[in-house]
Amino acid sequence: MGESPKNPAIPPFSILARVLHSRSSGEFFVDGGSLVSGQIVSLAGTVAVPGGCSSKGNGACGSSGGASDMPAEIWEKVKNHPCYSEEAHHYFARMHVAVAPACNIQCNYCNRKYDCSNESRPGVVSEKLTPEQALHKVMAVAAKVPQLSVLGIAGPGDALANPHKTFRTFDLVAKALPHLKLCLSTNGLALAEHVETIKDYNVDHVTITISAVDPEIGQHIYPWIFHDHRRWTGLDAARILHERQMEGLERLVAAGILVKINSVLIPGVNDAHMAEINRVVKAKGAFLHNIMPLISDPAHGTHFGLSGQRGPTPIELAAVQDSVEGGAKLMRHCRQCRADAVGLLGEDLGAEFALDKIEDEPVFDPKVREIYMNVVEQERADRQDAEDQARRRSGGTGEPLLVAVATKGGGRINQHFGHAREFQLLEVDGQSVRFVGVRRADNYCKGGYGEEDSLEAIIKALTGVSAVLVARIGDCPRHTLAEAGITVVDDYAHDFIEASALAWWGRVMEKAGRISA
Ligand code: CLF
Ligand code: SF4
Repeated sequence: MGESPKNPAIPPFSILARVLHSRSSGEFFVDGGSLVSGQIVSLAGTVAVPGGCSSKGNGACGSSGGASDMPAEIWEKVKNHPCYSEEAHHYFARMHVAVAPACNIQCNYCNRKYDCSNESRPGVVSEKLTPEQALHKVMAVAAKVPQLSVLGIAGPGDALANPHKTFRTFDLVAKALPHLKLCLSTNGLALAEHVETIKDYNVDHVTITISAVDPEIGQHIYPWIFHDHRRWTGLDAARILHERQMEGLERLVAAGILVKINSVLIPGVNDAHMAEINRVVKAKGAFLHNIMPLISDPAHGTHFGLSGQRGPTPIELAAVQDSVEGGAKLMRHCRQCRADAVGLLGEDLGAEFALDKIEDEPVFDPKVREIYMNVVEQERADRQDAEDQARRRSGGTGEPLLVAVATKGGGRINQHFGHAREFQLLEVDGQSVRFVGVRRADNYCKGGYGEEDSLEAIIKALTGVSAVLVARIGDCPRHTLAEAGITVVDDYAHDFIEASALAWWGRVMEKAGRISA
């Protein structure tokens, strides 16, 4: 595919310049039917401006982190990266290419049949790609998904245990699509010796998975590593891995590369240790700390799965996250995506971009991307204005309440309750709206009928929530939720999430007589 392709059939910019936003669907349409076929569209035939959370009808969202939270030069680096900014994940997509099959360590939560669980969820196997196939796939996605802003390499093994494939892929993609940010994830064992190369390739976001900073604990997570031409086990393996991770982290920070730390939370193994991990990585300059729940299932064939080690409940995860607040900034919107994930966080369009489904010579149109970027800028500004106005009207600050939101993107409440497979959780106190995480459960509506079992699971997932904000809901689930103490609110359908949460809080407090109208 070579250098950035040019399409002689692209219509003048003026034709593309009119973008229509449908408040009823939360989606954007580009006006100008003369667009090159398939150029703009998404999978549903529209340019969905999702809200980081959703896809194909699902929705979700993440950690804090907007322009006001950080220096301008850092915001420049993260503002379009869906993992490094919760705000960005409403609007921008990432894709992973599975070019890195080998690994140099063994984790007790990993079965090599599946993708690296440091950065993806086990249970699914990626389509392994050569760097050239990876470029082809990236071009195909960029041509259809204008939200695409990041290419990540996150397995299915370790990106830096496969350095030639990883860097060859980055080289090809950077030449063809220079607007994409490059990102990689690693266990850190082979990191230190690659920091210069990482910098040379303009990879400015690196994730290191660090689940222990004490080898005594690490030895219960990593049974062996392969280092310096030999296999190490037990305490020695954990000590070497720890030293190499710390050295890699320090070198990345010294090189000006943003570092995110992923830690797998394993109850009874490292839960009491998580605050120490957070403290150490903050002191060494990590930008973000993502505490992810262990996914453990005997069917995955992992050591932890087979030995009965359980993962944390959502409440346990939130409690550990809350306990480290004030240390390294937390990421709370991770979706534990696959090593070949494509789309907004929480959505996975990977199957629709399998090699045998993509066209031979996809064409990326930079003008479409430019239109999209302009739309996002406007949406961001409008959303902030709406939030500011709602804050001024809310009547003060007071008791924090937890609210769940059904969204399929764009930072709006735009999803039917029955279609939601995940809910964003926000804590609102009249002045601030804090994103606290994502709760998942199978969706309620199946083929036009409600599933009582799903509703029960959703109610369980929404433990502690006072209200759920949705675009629509049927009478039956509304009553069942009410009986469980969860108020259903559909008055803010298609409005911005934060402004609506503030308005709802004001209404509740006013009704309770805690603030005056
Ligand atoms: Fe991929 Fe990871 Fe880069 Fe993101 S994912 S390599 S930093 S572009 Fe993101 Fe997915 Fe969580 Fe990873 S939601 S698993 S944190
Ligand atoms: Fe598996 Fe990833 Fe651990 Fe390697 S680093 S053993 S691929 S989880």
